This record gives sequence, C-alpha cells and structure tokens, in this order.
Amino acid sequence: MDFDALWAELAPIGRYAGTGGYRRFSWTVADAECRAWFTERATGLGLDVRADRNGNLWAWWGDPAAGDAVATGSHLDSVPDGGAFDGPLGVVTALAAVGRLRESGARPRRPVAVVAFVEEEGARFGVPCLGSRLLTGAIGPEWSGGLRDADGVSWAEAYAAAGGEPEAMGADPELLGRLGTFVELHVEQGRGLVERGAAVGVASSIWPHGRWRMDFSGAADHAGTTRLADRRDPMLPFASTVLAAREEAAIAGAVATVGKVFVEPNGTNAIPSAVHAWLDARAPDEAALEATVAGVLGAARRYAAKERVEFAESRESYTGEVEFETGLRDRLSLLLGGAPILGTGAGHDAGVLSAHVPTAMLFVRNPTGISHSPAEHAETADRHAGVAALTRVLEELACA
Ligand code: HGY
Ligand code: MN
Ligand code: MN
Repeated sequence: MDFDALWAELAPIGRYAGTGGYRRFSWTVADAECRAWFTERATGLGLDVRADRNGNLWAWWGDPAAGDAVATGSHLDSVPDGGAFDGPLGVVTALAAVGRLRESGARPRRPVAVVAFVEEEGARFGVPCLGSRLLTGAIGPEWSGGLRDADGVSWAEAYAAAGGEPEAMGADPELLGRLGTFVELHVEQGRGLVERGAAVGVASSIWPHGRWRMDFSGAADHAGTTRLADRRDPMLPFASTVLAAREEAAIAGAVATVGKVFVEPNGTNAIPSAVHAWLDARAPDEAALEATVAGVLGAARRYAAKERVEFAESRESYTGEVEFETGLRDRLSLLLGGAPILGTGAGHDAGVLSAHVPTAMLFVRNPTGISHSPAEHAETADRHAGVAALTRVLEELACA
C-alpha cells in the first residue's frame, strides 16, 4: 500500500470530532485500534511483528538476531487533541518506505525494523518517551509501573488490561544490542524548513527539557463568607507562578509552559483546597534550563509562603541536551542533496535512543510550524518527499 492509502486508513482512529484533534492515549481503545492497524499493515508487508517486553511494537524484515539492524519509526500516541502528524507521520512513512524497498526487490544486508514506541507523549501517565526509556533502562519498571493516570489507574494495570505482562517490563539490552542505527522521521514542530524553503531536513540537536509537578495546598472555604484576610487560597500563588514562568523564561532565553492544571474541588463558589499544576520547561542549554526552573520554583515558594499555602514540587521527567551523531547527520544531509540541518525544542524517542545507538532524525516541513494542535499539518507533496527521503536513507543504511 502506498503512503496515501495507509495514511487515509489510520486518520480516523482516535480522532475526536468535537475538535478535530486526536485522543490516542496509551492502552485505551483508540490505542488498541492503532496497534491493530499497525500490526495488520506491517504483517501485510511481509514483516514479522512483535511487541517487546515494554509494549513497543517492532515489525521486522530479516532476522533480528543477525544484529546491526536499521530501525525506523516513531509513535502512535498523541497529546490531548493533538494533530494527525506528530508521531504517525514517522510510522506511516516508515511502512511506506519499507514497502517501496520490498517492491523494488531490494535485498538488505542487515535486518530492517519499523518501530512504534509506546507513551511517547506521556499524555496519560505523565512521563514522555516512556517506551524508549524503559527499553534503554533510562527508567525502571517499578517506578513506571506505578505511574497513575487522572483516574488513578497505574501503568502496570493498564498495560496488563491491554494484554501486556508488567512483570516482564524493563531494560532490554539484547534488543538494544541488535540495533545498528535508528532513524526517526517526524513532522517539524516549528518553521525552520519553511524558512529554508526545504521539504525535508536533518536534525542536529534537541533542547534539554523536563516536566515539574507543582502542588499548592491551602484551605477550602466558602467563596462568599470567608474574609480575604482569613483565606489560604492556593489559586493565588499558582496564578503568580504561571506569570513568573513566562518572566523567567524570557530572562533565560528559554521557554516555559503551564498547560495542565487540576483544581480541587473545582467549585465556582468554593475557595480551592489545592491546585496541582505542571511546568514544562526547555532551553538551548542546561544552564539556562536550570536557571529558569530554579527561578520559577523559587517564585512559587515565595508566593505560597505569602498566602500561607503549602508548596511541594517534584521533577517528573528530564532529558539532557541531545546532539545527534554528526557523522550520520552529515551523511544523511549529503545523501538528501544537502538537506538543511536544524535543531528542535521537541523531545523524541530518537533523543532517548541516541545515547545507545547511532541515531538520526528527518524532519518534514510543516507550513505553519504549529504542533500539539488539530491545526498541525504537512502538505501532501512534502509527505511524499518524506517517503522518498526515508526510502533513500534506508536503502543507503541497510542495502549499501
Ligand atoms: O513534548 C515533546 O516535546 C514531545 O512532543 N513529546
Ligand atoms: Mn509531540
Ligand atoms: Mn512526536
């Protein structure tokens, strides 16, 4: 099947009609439908599809035991109301590129694999790139098994309900040792390729970034009868902290976002008992990131103390600066006719794998640069340019 046919099949799965965005969260019905679709189409291509001990799906062309495999792929899960391309573009392009190679009669000298990593966005359980972090041992199964979604369901419970074996989760050095190269194609989440007038680019780096949970605990009370002087309202230090995040980021040349917040009990006429919020912070280097986060958390503590509100914070995930291997990066740029080389502030499974396997990323032009939104887009011609580019890269890495 060609790219357009594969793309059209996957498109309706997990799409929320009310917003046009996607709600493909790990171990839900939509996720199971995506995984079933992937398995059916990869099997139809003649690939051998296997889930690894952490639930990541691998579709093999050739015997994995031969080693030095060329792997490509991305993720199928989404952020809440995410776009169609973030993740799926890499997976569908990988299937289409392998299909082209097989149709051409290519005979790879080493195994080729198409992978769909689980929980890349961390939308349901809070930690991004969970599947690749488990595979590489970056985090342990006991900690990740205990991650809970908004309803209190743990990763282990959800994984077991989806047919997984939580007791088998953990680092997989044998599988990791079989990978010779990993290449992830992804829609660009920015306008670098638009500004350079190119359909496809090669990644140079990923900004260091992380997520911090912030809990403000005060005293629930009546909105109408509680004097201002008697209040311990957690909403006030929370609101000031959101503004401080913007100020601190501007000072450090970083970016900081508070996009997720839970208010307890969340009643119009009740002073909240608690506000739970998450800070997403990213910066060009680790010193700038550290300064930004320290500034925000320091402000949160000061504002909380001023309102006699308790404050607690915890770092839920962190990814240091990723520099993709320059030899592979330059080789692919040259192979693709001098494709532009550009960095990103978005995290990817490729960033996690790059510490263990020679890794590269290809970006496909996004006309507006918008992502994590139903407005995310890539023109059909650029999607096809991505298929041609990945096909060429796989041919070079697996067949030459
Ligand atoms: O948040 C990110 O950078 C990625 O989309 N997981
Ligand atoms: Mn994303
Ligand atoms: Mn992504």
